[in-house]
Amino acid sequence: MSTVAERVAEILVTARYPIVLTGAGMSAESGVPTFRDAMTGLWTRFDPHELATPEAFRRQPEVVFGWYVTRLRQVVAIDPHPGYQALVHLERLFGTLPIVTQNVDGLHRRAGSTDVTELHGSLLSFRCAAGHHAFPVEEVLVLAQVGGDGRLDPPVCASCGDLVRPNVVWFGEMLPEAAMTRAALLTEHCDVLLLVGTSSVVYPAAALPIRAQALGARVVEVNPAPTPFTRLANVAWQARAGDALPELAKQIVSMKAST
Ligand code: BV8
Repeated sequence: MSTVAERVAEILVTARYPIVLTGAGMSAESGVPTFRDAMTGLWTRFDPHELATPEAFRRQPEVVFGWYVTRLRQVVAIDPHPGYQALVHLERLFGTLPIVTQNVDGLHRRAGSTDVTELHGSLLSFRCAAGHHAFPVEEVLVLAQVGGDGRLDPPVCASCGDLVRPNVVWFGEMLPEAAMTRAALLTEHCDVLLLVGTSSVVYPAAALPIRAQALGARVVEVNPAPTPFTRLANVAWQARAGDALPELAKQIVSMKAST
């Protein structure tokens, strides 16, 4: 009886064009809290789905901006876990492994993946709200928190006087057209989609695996907990990304060595 790692390895080794779609669970083992995890400090009384909105930024810019700078400082201080390295290893083994991510932490690129589509923008990039004038992330990192509770007044753009915000996609905002076009193309072209660490509830990202499967692709879900997609998955691998992905890479290497 083959293990789930062997079954998934078999699917990937025989795939013509595998792609990966990741969510916040991909970064959990690097210490980046998922959207489901309880928030800490000042933000314990907020729901991230409410904070990650243009309305919240308009209403309480110092709370929202402080939340993102706190997350930015967390992310620049951590390293991608072995699950990220496993995806880089598979990209080198296959020659290509496009990654579409909902995450804004930049960890796939930091690990060495070269084909990464960031559906929801990046925490590592800032701009002004109206004019989209870039604001250097180095200048954000040296801003001092006002008070100990994490609030931080956003800087004002020198070009147009508007408030500086993170270059992420908030709820109620359109996804970047280029990213969405690339993600749709990859979804339509792939024959295997590895769905890692996402609760599959945020749209339009959550529609991508459904579309891939409707076009004949097989979808393998890697998640320690069930999601709305689990019952649809061709293979539901109930595991953490940091455990499953290195095991998967190991299985694929040994399969390729024996052929
Ligand atoms: C839009 C950036 C047009 C900011 C984020 C239908 C169609 C279109 C839109 C909608 C629709 N229905 C509703 C909407 C509106 C909304 C939406 O989807 N709402 C949800 C809540 C129902 N979508 C939008 O607003 C999008 N814009 O469509 O514009 C429009 C607008 C309005 C109305 C209609 C159309 C914009 C969505 C993007 C929002 N920005 N991020 C920031 O990061 O601060 S989304 C944010 O939340 C994350 O990026 C992420 O995508 C999402 C959280 O999802 P996950 O990544 O899955 O993370 P989560 O914490 O939920 O789950 C973690 C999973 O990991 C769990 O399953 C857990 O079991 C697992 N896990 C834990 N540990 C591990 C693990 N897995 C593996 N290993 C582990 N160790």
